[in-house]
Amino acid sequence: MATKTTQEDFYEAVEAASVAPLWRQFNGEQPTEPSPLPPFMWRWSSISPLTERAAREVPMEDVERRVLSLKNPHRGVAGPGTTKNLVGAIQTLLPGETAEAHRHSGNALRFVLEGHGAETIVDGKTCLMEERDLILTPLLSWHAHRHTASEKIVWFDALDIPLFRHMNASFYEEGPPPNLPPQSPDAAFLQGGLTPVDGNARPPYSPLFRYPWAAVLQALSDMPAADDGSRTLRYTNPATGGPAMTLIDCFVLALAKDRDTIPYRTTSDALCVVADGEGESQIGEHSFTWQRNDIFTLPNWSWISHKAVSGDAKLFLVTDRDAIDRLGMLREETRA
Ligand code: GTQ
Ligand code: FE2
Repeated sequence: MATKTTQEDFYEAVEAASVAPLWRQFNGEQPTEPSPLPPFMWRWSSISPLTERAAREVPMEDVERRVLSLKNPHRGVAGPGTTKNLVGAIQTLLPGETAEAHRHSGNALRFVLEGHGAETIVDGKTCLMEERDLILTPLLSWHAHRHTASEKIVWFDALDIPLFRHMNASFYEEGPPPNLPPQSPDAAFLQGGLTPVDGNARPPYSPLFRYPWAAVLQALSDMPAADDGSRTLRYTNPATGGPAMTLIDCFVLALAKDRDTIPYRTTSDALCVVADGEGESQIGEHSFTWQRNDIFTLPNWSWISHKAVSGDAKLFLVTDRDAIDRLGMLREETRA
């Protein structure tokens, strides 16, 4: 039997003591490229029939929320999220149905894909859900959904629960909610530069819970285009100018037909919902064509460029960008 060298003996002793020599670990750190989590797309043509079946085959009595989560197959053992910190999902409600009130420590939002006329009740404020409206249900707000219109409604949910789980800081509580203090209605926050001082503690999220799509279209038409013809709007907290919620930062990107956007990469991740139109995106080595209601991921540190093939293309982006920025981890580059 060959005798161990002193060196082998040293490394075995190191390992047995649960320590690791830094000089044998990966060095010259930079984000892995291509991204260890490649982009992934859920096409509306495959998701839509599943919402039909869920509505027919899964009674609300059996489930708390009729939700199909977007489980990124590339995440594997990392967990059930859609990106590292965000999970997307598709929720369906039929006329006459209610999803009862609950609350949890993760922030959530809703973006209506199909149908209209449902309501989300957020800490007592009733938010109408029309097509393409954004509804916030921020962390620890009590929220219920109910639907009274005549057709089924389907919306996109996004939550930051993977990050809460990673931190082992995820809590959940069932309703009914306690009596809540009256809140200023959204309309009270819609006069530019004026914010009600209403005695409520100002939580770290937007006092507006509904961002109607009509307002987005108006704001887009009021703003100039960037050099590549695109227009970007951010959904902000009107009281601070910051992100709408602490860990979820949302944008709308309107694209100019037949023009590639300037490629960029960022250490934040995004979920992208096709709000309108048709186009294609180059994401690292991957290219995707897309149409209305398709949903795909924009992974961290991949070069990204979009191009509309129709005149009205708009992408709704859900990101962890502001959270990454406040952690001092945001780095972004554009390719001239
Ligand atoms: O509608 O309250 O997709 O609590 C996941 C968790 C939706 C909701 C989801 C939730 C909800
Ligand atoms: Fe919820």
